[in-house]
Amino acid sequence: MVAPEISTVRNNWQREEVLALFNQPFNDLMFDAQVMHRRHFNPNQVQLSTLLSIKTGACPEDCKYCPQSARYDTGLEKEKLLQIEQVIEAAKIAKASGSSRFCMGAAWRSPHDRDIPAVAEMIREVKALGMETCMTLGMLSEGQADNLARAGLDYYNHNLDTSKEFYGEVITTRTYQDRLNTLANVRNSGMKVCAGGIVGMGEEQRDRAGLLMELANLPVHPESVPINMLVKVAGTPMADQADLDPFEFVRTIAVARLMMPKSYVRLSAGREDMNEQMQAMAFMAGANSIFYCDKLLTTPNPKANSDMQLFERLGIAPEEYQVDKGNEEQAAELHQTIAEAKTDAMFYRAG
Ligand code: SAM
Ligand code: DTB
Ligand code: SF4
Repeated sequence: MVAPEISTVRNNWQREEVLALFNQPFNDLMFDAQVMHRRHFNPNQVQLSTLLSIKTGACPEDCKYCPQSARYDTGLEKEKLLQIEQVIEAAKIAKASGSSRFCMGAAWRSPHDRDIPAVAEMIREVKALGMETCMTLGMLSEGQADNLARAGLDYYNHNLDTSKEFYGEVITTRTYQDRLNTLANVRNSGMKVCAGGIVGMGEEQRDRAGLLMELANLPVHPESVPINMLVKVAGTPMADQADLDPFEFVRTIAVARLMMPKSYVRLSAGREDMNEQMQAMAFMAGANSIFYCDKLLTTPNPKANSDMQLFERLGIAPEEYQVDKGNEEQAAELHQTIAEAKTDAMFYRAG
């Protein structure tokens, strides 16, 4: 049974309590997380967000996991800020595939003020398609956060990445406090906060607990909490990192669900290396959002059709998708995607 003290939203978690959640027998933790999930969400709905890299590579930061840092030779082709038409085109495809949120990411330490008008136009155009918008552009000043909020940006993603203690092993070019300051600027601007981290970087369980504790002890919980499994990219210092136990990954999702009961917990990067059973277990643990469509920022993600097949087999529906009234063409495209997925699923089962 879910203990009454963990059924409410709290912002005063202690590390030992979090570790105690992690170290329950697996079935007890899964049960508690699923009960908590059902208190606040429809357990058979998952929100779909699609990513687009609007400015790729040549980043001055030294994040040891990241293929886009200029310091590591990952063979990535760098690109300037995309043109507005390219962004609209990608957003239309995402919407037609059934995605409800379009997330635009840039390999910047922080945006220059001169970049803001161009990204503001991207926000307005994507919103005009009837999608929610999210951006991740690095650190934001108060003024920049206000400008993005004024342009209509719904969510800003900025991850804490790991615990305060392990952080120095991963990034040296910006501090943990810098990240907390950006999150405060985003929160104060009125935008919704998307903040999470990465596991499988060689951190200890204490660090996974520490990451969740920092997120859950923010004055207001992030509305969206992406839990990324490290994507090991050749050329980065983390390319040969040992695999994290899949059950420990699922435990991390379950503990996030218990600590931030009303937040969307996103099963984020790393799904390409997870089997369907593991993903299903993450949904049971309370994950209710994914990155959808075949690319993350620079690395592959499962194909939209295979995700739809998995949803079909699990009886999961994408969270309500607002098709603009009167836009029959868009509705037809979406139905076509879902129909194709169903057909493929039948072949898959037969095979
Ligand atoms: N440059 C901006 C920043 O760092 O805030 C925005 C883009 S950055 C790629 C967004 C996030 O992607 C990072 O904070 C990190 O959590 C995640 N990420 C990057 N590379 C990853 C990898 N190889 N595996 C898992 N997550 C990764
Ligand atoms: C987040 O937490 N994960 C996404 C998004 N926010 C921007 C990024 C994952 C990137 C994985 C490596 C890549 O594709 O470059
Ligand atoms: Fe740059 Fe962001 Fe990658 Fe760090 S995570 S190297 S800031 S793109």
